[in-house]
Amino acid sequence: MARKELIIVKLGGSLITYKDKPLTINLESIDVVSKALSKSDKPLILVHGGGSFGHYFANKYGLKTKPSKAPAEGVSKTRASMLRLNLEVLDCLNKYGIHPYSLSPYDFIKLPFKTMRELFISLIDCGLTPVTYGDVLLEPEGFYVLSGDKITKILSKALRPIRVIFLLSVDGIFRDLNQKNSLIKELKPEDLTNIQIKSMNMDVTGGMVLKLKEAIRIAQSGTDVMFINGTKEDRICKAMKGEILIGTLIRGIKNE
Ligand code: IP8
Repeated sequence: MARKELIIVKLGGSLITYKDKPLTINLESIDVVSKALSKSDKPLILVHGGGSFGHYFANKYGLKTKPSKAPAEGVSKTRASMLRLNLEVLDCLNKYGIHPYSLSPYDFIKLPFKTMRELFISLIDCGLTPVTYGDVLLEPEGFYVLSGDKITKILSKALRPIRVIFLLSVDGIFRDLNQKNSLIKELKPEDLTNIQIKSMNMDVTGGMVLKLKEAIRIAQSGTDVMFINGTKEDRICKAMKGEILIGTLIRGIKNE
């Protein structure tokens, strides 16, 4: 694999599901994303969120991002819903010849970075596209929800892609979500305090606020981060080539 070309794409839960309708998938969006990604020849890793699948059950049964004694029924249903959503995503990616290879974060999250890198690169070298997702994991203190955004950050640190693209259901990061003309073209880490961000209260992992924090950490490790509307094929295609038609950029901080 031409390592320098690697791109990690995070498919937001609000993009691939209808967040206000429990357990409802947005097949149209997944189709648009899959079609756009199939047009790129760059090596790719995909991560997807929980939307109205994982978050619906995590919220219902009180699962948290910190390990806790969560009810077995809730753990089981949350995990099963993520697997169901993952299968839908895989089906669509397969339809466009992307050859997805599904990995639970369990398969790699505790590996040393070198081993993690080798695993993902071996899969890519076999012509596959690794696909992973936010999940419910077990620690000695109990179960916890690991968000796709956190996984994206961990993978970025281990694999050092040329860029990370967060695909959203909106055009990018807005200074004020109620003002359509407040889209931020380039976001600097220090701007974070000046932005009013509305998170869906269903999101147990912290919604847009956490996403931005993880994105800034990715940029601080040297990788460019883009926020792009995942319902617009042309914007996804451009972003894969490193260009932004409409969206938000956080420039990777390069240390000499
Ligand atoms: O939507 C959450 O992943 P996210 C996954 O990326 C679960 O925060 C299980 C709710």
